[in-house]
Amino acid sequence: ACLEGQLRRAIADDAIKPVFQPLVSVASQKICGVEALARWHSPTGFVAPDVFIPLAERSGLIDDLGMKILTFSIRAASGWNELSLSVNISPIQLCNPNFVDDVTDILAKENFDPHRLTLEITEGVLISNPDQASRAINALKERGIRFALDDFGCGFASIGALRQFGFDRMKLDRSLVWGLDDDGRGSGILKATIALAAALNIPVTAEGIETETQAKALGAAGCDQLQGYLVGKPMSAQALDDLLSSERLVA
Ligand code: G
Ligand code: G
Ligand code: MN
Ligand code: NA
Repeated sequence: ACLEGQLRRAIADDAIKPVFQPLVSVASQKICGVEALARWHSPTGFVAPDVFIPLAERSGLIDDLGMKILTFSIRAASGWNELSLSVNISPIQLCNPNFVDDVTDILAKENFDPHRLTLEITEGVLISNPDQASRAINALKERGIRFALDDFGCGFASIGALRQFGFDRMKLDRSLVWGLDDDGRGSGILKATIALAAALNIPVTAEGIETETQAKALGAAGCDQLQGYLVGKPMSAQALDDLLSSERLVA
């Protein structure tokens, strides 16, 4: 069957599930949150989200898929009391007129504190559909939900969008983080970007942290959260449970 048919089937069968990548606080060196990342092990093998998310967007399946990912993520995170939950949202979802009500309903039904939920969006939607995006963001922020600007520094990184849309957090794209390793220019851009966020009072998560050197440098530069293979790979809910228990033992 074609991939779109398989995807439709996988969504209906709840075969696409989130895994969870830890977000670590620089101050406490402990896990303070998780980012949910969708995973699909199809009958014919693993399909990457870079493939099935755009396909779901093109074929009208993203609203369904997105709500399922959100629901599964909230259920898993219910047990992780003190942790924040970040979920990636497609621009198409954000511009769906039902989105605000759907998210509100899921939170109420699952009895999940809206303040624990952060929705991650990339800036494309802010350029293509600023009015609709801003209405949805404002309505959800009024209900306590937070917003993070994802992949900052990799695309057209509109600086104005950070403030105009009231983002609560910036996620520094890993291409910027890795720029630290090459010449002085990469690290200059990185530091200027973090300074910009600081000037706007917006906390920064550094993505793609793979080495101790990167972790130290990004913490020293003012990022309050680190994310990446060094501090934790995306893992099953069960694996995260185990990690949290062992963290409590050493604490
Ligand atoms: O997890 P991974 O690095 O393979 O993710 C690749 C891309 O897919 C990232 O840009 C990530 O934001 C996106 N992605 C992963 N899960 C979801 C999801 O549940 N919804 C949306 N819209 N994007 C996702
Ligand atoms: O676009 P977004 O930031 O949502 O994408 C997150 C993606 O980054 C996920 O696919 C996740 O698997 C990937 N990722 C997370 N940490 C690292 C890392 O340290 N190195 C690399 N190469 N990818 C990472
Ligand atoms: Mn993300
Ligand atoms: Na990113």
